[in-house]
Amino acid sequence: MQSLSLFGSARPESEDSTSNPYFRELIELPRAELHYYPRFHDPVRATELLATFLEQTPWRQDKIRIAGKWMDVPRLQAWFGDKRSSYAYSGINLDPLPWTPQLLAVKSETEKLTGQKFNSVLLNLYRDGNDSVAWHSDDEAELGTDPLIASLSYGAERKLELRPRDRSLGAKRVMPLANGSLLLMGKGLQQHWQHQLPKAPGLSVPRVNLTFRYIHSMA
Ligand SMILES: O=C(O)CCC(=O)C(=O)O
Ligand SMILES: [Mn+2]
Repeated sequence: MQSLSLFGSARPESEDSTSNPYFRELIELPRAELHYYPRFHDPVRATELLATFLEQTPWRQDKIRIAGKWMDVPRLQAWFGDKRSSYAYSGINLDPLPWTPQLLAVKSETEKLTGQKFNSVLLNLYRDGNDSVAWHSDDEAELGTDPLIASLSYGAERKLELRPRDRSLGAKRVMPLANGSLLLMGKGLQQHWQHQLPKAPGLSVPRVNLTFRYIHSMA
């Protein structure tokens, strides 16, 4: 089993996943630490937070340059964080918006669980099943060599796919991410694995994803 030292302040694993926010599942992946907390938020709170994020976020349509052409990314985004945590993501420069009370509350709960500090969060809005994120690793220099990234899901359940960079490490994995869940992407994951959120044909319900990150100042 992988070392759990990154997750030092989490409470002991419990058999009860129905209401315990600290219940976690270890996802067995070669060379990577990945934990899933299906009930980090209870469904009522998760749905309230979803409504707040949908209504109060200044969503932006960012563009990405692919083969010399500027295209809309297939989702809306917003970036919040401490003043000095600006971030370049696939050629998009994101200056952080100031923290909202709701984001600060979720950040503090996530920090308590992980024992790690975060100074920024990327919000993704997948308006429906046509929105997606392509295969990538979150391995930008600003994130440091082996980042811990906390990924929270609100709204429609969507499937995150993971594949090893070295195909001999195994097949693609598919992880449904539930409303109110937390996926903790730990040691080795960005280095050895890629992830994507494919389109979900026919889905008309939105999903909001938060990824808490720690941005190291590049100055
Ligand atoms: O929406 C998700 O679950 C994944 C988002 C993601 O991988 C990212 O923003 O880097
Ligand atoms: Mn990612």
